[in-house]
This record gives sequence, C-alpha cells and structure tokens, in this order.
Amino acid sequence: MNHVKSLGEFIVEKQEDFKYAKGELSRLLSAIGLAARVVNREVNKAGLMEDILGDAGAENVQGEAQKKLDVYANDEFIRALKDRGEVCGLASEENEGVIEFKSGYAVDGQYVVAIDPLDGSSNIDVNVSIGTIFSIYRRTSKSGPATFDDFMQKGTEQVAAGYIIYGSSTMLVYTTGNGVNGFTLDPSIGAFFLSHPDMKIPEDGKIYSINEGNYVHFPEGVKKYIKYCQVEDAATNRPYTSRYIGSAVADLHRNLIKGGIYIYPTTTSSPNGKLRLLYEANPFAFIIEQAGGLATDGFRRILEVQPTSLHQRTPLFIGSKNMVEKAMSFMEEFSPQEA
Ligand code: P6P
Repeated sequence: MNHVKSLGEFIVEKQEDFKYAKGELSRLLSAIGLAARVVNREVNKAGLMEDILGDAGAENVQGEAQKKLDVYANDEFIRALKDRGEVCGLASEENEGVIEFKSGYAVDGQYVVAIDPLDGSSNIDVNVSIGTIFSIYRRTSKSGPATFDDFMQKGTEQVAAGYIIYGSSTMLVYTTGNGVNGFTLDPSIGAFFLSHPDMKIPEDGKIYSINEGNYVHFPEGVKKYIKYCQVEDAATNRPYTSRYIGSAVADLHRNLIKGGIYIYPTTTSSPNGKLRLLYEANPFAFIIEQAGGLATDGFRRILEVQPTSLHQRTPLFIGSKNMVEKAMSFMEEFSPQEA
C-alpha cells in the first residue's frame, strides 16, 4: 500500500518551494496543525461538556456573543503560535487590536497571522461543521512586536493561507502559493495525512450558497443572479441547487470539492457585507484562486483590496470561475458601482 504522507512530511518536502528561509514555514504550519488538533478535541467533546458550551458571557469586537469554544480556540492558537517563535503578532476576530508578542523568540518572528479561530460558532450547539481560518504574511516592520501596518497588506502579499474544518472528519486545507492540498486528521494517531492532493475547484458548478432570507435587502444584481440560478435550462444545468449551511468554511469546502458559488453581498444590515477581509475573505480568496476559482467583491479581485482596518468587512462572491463571472455580469448590469 502506498505510504500516505503526513502533514509534517509534506511540509518538509515542500519547504523547498517556499521562498523564505527553510524551516520557518514548517514550524509555523506545524504550530497551526497542533492547535487544530487540540481545538478539534474540544469541539468534538462540546456536546458532552456543558461547561464549554454556551456563551462565554463576553462579546467579541463584532458585538457578537462569544461562545466559550471561541475563547478556547482563540487562546489555543495564540499560545501555539507564540511558543513556536516564528510569529511576532496576531490579528484575531476575537481581539479588537493587534496581539503583540513582546517576549521570548516571538519578538523576532518574521511572520504575522490573521485568524478567525472559530468561524460559524453560532452552529456549535447544533452540531454543524465549524472552522478556523488563517492568513500568513511576512512582517513589513523591521523588528519588535507586530505593528498595525504589518496587517495592512493586500491579500496578494499572503505567503500562506488555510482553513481547518471540524466536521464529520477534521481537515486542514492550505496553500503557500503552489496549489492547494487537503489533509485529514486520523484521530487514532492524532496526525493529519494528505487525503486531497492538488485540489482544484470545477470551473462550473450547480450549487449556489447565499442566505436567501435577506433577498429583499440584496442589490438588484444579486436578486437577478438568484433568479438566473432558478430558471429551468437543461443546456446550462439549471435550476441549480441551493445549499447554505451558515458556516462559511463548510459552504466553501463543499463548493471547492463539488463546484459552486458562495455569495455574501451587501445588505441593509451589512452595508459592507458581513465577512471580514483580513481573516476570512483574503485567506478564502488565496485558496480558491490557487484552486482555479475566482474571488471578488462583486466587481474586483478580493486579493487586490487595500486593507485600512483589522476588522473591515467586504462583500464576497467566491467559487467556480464561470459562476462568479456570471454573477459579476449581473452586478455590472444591474448594480453598477458608483464610479
Ligand atoms: P448569516 C458565520 O457567522 C459567518 O461569518 C459565516 O461563517 C457564515 O457564512 C455567515 O456568517 C452566516 O451569516 O447572516 O447568513 O447568518
């Protein structure tokens, strides 16, 4: 039987492709893999452990009630990344400002990480797949703890990005700019193994993922696209199938494998969209582009957007190339951007 590569073996094998010093990325990604295994254990026990379910009482910077697992996951990724010494600071959905690493090896770390430690956490107590999303940049500051400007880099500057999906199985999917690879956790060993080498998203798909409950608040171009998806036309495989689980990592992962489009546009309650640029849209966009898909805000490439704040939101149209282009054509025609 062919030897199935572990995450560790794969990272070491591929570190030649990484344009910075060998070993740095290995240590960084293995720290993420370790934290993912620890968080996975707690996520899987959540149903049994009353004391870790339910609101932590606090609110995160988004004003959303923080679930205890959010807080646990945030603490675990901060600890794992700080201890490994390659990272000088973090931007996390759970923290208002930059988390500066001021001591030990970390202060000389050459990387910064933007992270959503547990996205979709409103699904925790209904046992729906949730996920961690991360984006890795080379620092722009010279030394010392990370600075705000270290995070104000376009998505094109990412050196790596990925997500962990805690679902029927737990997977780590990431890119360093040389394609996308997926690793499945073998809980009996506690290690990730290469299960989805060189992932590519189909150019076309039959799945559209959007919260149609917001239909009346969508831009006209999105309304027209939804109606386009629902028209009977065998030649273009329509009507499409609507699949929306309320957990972006789960929707994006399914669409990456099967083909499809995920749209979170502007709405009256989310005038800039809901997803955050730094630690959701940018890492997703890097991954999907590397897999042959597209990621835009309805008009322009997500990776080209210049960030101006840590938690800024963006509309997101992401997935199969032909589907995103079609949706963009409706936006151009019916909801053109002010010049
Ligand atoms: P709505 C989870 O809070 C999240 O950020 C994404 O994971 C998910 O796709 C979206 O929000 C769900 O938002 O407004 O449709 O409930």
